[in-house]
Amino acid sequence: MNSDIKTIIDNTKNTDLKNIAIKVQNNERITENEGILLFEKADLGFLGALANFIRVKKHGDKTFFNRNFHIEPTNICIYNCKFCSYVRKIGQEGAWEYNLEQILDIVRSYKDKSVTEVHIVGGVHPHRDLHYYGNMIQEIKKIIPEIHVKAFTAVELDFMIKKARLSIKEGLIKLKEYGLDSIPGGGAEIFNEKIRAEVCDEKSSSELWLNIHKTAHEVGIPSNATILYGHIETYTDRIDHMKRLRDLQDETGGFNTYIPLKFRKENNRLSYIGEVNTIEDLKNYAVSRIFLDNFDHIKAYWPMIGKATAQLSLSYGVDDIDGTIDDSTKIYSMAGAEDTSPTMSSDELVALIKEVKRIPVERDTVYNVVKEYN
Ligand code: V47
Ligand code: SF4
Repeated sequence: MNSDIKTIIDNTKNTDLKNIAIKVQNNERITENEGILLFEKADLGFLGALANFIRVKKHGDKTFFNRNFHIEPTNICIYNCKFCSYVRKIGQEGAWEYNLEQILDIVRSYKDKSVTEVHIVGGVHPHRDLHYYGNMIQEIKKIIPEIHVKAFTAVELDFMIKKARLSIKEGLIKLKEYGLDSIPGGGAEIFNEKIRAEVCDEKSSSELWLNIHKTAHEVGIPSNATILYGHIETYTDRIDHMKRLRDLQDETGGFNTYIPLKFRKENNRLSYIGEVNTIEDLKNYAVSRIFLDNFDHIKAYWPMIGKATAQLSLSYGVDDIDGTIDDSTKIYSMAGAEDTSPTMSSDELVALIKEVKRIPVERDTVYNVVKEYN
């Protein structure tokens, strides 16, 4: 149980931390230096109290989830990010690429399962272009017309739009016409250019990632944002990453949620680094909640961190634990995620949230309430 913010303010001796707590109580934005100070100096109790204060002010005890399923069309990718455990080249052992019929078969299997979203993310396949994927979206919507298609990281979009010889704006408008509803947050990794060059030097730049999301928001496509944390980045890099997102959100208001993704170490070229512990995960959620005052939602992606940490995170600023996910999200299972075949029914999700005395709320992708479980 977190202390309330007033008790924290009264009991904090460090003047800088006390001032941050007062700012949070007064609904004031914190600076980058204050964000770094939180990471470096604040204890977990302090962070939990501040983050929970904000979470409760925004959402009370409500905790959101959705009914979705994931499709990973291929793990064939032109890039070779050092943290990626699932990338393969054409013809290499372990490579897969579903053809359109196979993808549509997956969609058909969800036709009567009252899912509201399909999440589609995969490798950057050299031979598949915007029109291939656009047609795929159209075919998916013929099977489940009301489904929300959240698809393609900015890195996949960058490639497919260039391949179609369109500008970012033209490409996104075209995809919207095909039926793309929103963009997931992947591919952001870490924006600091030096660290990005160390861990994923080939993929789209930070500037391009931000520009694609900015343009998407401008043409009416909302999106999510992620960070890949817990590898070689510093606390300063995490705050720099969030500052760039906070600035863009001030400009467009188009981000739905922020999803910190913990680096998992199995089967990739950064394995030697190891993984951060649960304390670090909770700190990271809490500082994200405090720093990103203009993001409505902070999401814990439960297959990555496990169900218990996802439950704990609900006291550290998180208000969303993603969805039923029913599938085999190989990008995480191959990297050593807690849950190797991530699937939870909505009843299980509801029970998980209720166990920590929060109120489960099923949402759609853009946070319209589908059902509240009091
Ligand atoms: O960008 C790859 C990450 C991301 C590893 O928007 C890894 O709702 C940890 O886009 N350890 C793609 N992470 C996933 C993604 C996503 C996930 C959940 C929700 C949403 C959303 C979007 O997966 C990549 C990369 O950052 N990733 N390898 C790894 N070893
Ligand atoms: Fe390709 Fe994405 Fe893996 Fe990087 S993280 S190698 S872009 S699939």
